Amino acid sequence: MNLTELNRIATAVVTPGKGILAADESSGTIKKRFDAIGVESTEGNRRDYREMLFRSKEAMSQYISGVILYDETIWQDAKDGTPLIKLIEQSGAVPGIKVDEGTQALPMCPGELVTVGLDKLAERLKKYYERGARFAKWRAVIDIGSGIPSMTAISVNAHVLARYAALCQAAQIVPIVEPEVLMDGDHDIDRCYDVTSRVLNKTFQELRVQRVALEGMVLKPNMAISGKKCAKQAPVEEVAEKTVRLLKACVPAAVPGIAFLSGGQSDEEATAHLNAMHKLGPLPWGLTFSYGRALQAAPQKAWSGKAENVAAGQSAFSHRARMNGLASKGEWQSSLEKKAA
Ligand code: 5MM
Repeated sequence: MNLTELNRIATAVVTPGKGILAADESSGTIKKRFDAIGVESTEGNRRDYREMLFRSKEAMSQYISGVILYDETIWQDAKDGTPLIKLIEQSGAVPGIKVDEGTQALPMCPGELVTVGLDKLAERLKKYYERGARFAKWRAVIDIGSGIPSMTAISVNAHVLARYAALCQAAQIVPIVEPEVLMDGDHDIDRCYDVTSRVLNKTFQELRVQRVALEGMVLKPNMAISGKKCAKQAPVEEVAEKTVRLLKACVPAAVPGIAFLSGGQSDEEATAHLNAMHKLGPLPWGLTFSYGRALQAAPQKAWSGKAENVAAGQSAFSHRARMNGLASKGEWQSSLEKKAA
């Protein structure tokens, strides 16, 4: 393992002003997104959509540091025969790959999940590296509800995340470690804080036990935020203050970077929260975005599967990428959104 090189890549994807595009929707998830815009989820449409994103010159060259791909996409070619992964490399962004294979019910733990995909992961990583992937991503899902999460679900998922991370580093691939505490329930921000704190502490304990080099990884966490159905939604400043406090308590400074998931926040909320956190700096790690929905909802709508809308889709994507790029330096203002509208 070349830790200097792993650290170089991990640092590059959290460069201030840039962040990660999570375009790794599995077949079921991209179908849901396409259903919402009335587009059939065929292999060709998925290729055209992602090609549109990766050819968005302004976004890709100025605000996107890395792209997380799904297995299908990493082997796909653009319409003119150029491998999609080459489009990403040519833009200057680092290609990455989602390597988990989704979730299964966790035995003895009703309502809880464990992420799977460790079998043959070492061989798959080797092929992804040869294809050009320099980082990977694995998402664990922790739900908050009555009596959950159990310590069992937290420990099992933390163990598996660390197993994945160690395999990645042995394959010279930077692991993005994503323990996502869902914001789907009616819990308040303090319950989210407590659960996320338990999840992060256990995850870092496992990472250390399994000898993962913290200097060669990136953390992709949720923010400390109110559940979507909570009657009292915490304001932006509270989310920023509690998230920064939580991360300072749980994430060692040896970790080069933290890149948030958006988790179902609105586009502008996800941007405002990241921006507000940078107002509380200096911070011990790079802090940026690794958004899926909060970067793609607008371009998906603008594109709607029509070739004549490609420029509109690219412009919507570039706008969101620019807003989040500014937020990753604490330089975003809501007036910039209004101007664009
Ligand atoms: C883009 O969505 C990713 C893949 O999800 P599935 O395996 O469920 O299809 C997902 O892992 C994503 O990278 C993160 O959850 C962050 O995405 P959001 O939309 O929460 O920013």
